[in-house]
Amino acid sequence: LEAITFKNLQIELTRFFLAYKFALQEIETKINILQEEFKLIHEYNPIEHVSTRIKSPKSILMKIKKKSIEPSIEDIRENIRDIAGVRITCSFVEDIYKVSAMLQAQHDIEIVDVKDYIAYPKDNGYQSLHLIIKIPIFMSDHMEKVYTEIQIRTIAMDFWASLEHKIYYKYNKEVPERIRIELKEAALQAAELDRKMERLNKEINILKENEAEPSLLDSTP
Ligand code: 0O2
Repeated sequence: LEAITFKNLQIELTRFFLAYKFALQEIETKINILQEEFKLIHEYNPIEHVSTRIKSPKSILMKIKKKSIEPSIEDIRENIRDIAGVRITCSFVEDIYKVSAMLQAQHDIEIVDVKDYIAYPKDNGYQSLHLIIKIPIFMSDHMEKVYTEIQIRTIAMDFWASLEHKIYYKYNKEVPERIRIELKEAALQAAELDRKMERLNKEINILKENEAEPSLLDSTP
């Protein structure tokens, strides 16, 4: 009997993680299509980089402990909504909202929550746009809607978040006050850099638009 129970549990756990893998594949395809089509129409790509990850069992356990969630598959599935994670890095803040709108407009994507840490940065300085979505995946005998978290941020926000994440874990959650203050300052500087890059990009685009287009009539041999 024990062998059967373990076998069933193994199948259940494999199915559990597979669903997140399939959800990520669906979203990656959607992003690829958006990227290619956007490039074709606007001759530019708003997305710099896309990465995906499935939360590790250890990380899931840490989160259920922190949030006092029942350690059952059903409760984890319903309450831990970032087991499947997609991170999209954009060049400019403007692009973040464009990409977000394009994803939100897709009818098979159900938007569960939007956390705008760009308009409202976290106290530590963290900035990103988070979409919590539900995406359908089709198996041989049933359809399942899977929670996925999509984080959309600029290169500068990503640079800041990856260092902050490393420091946070390196110091075992007791980050000295001086470092916390400096990190927050760095987040403000990253936001300033984003604004400057966006302004420069706009100026360059205006210059390009104003460049006299060589007329076909002028092209005397
Ligand atoms: P990891 O290792 O990236 O997986 P909630 O469900 O709203 O109660 P939750 O799930 O913390 O709380 O939601 P939130 O705020 O959307 O955070 C989810 C993820 O965003 C985190 O996952 C991080 O990836 C990222 N994030 C949020 N806040 C910060 C921050 O202050 N610094 C950094 N570097 N990243 C942050 P995990 O599970 O914490 O970590």
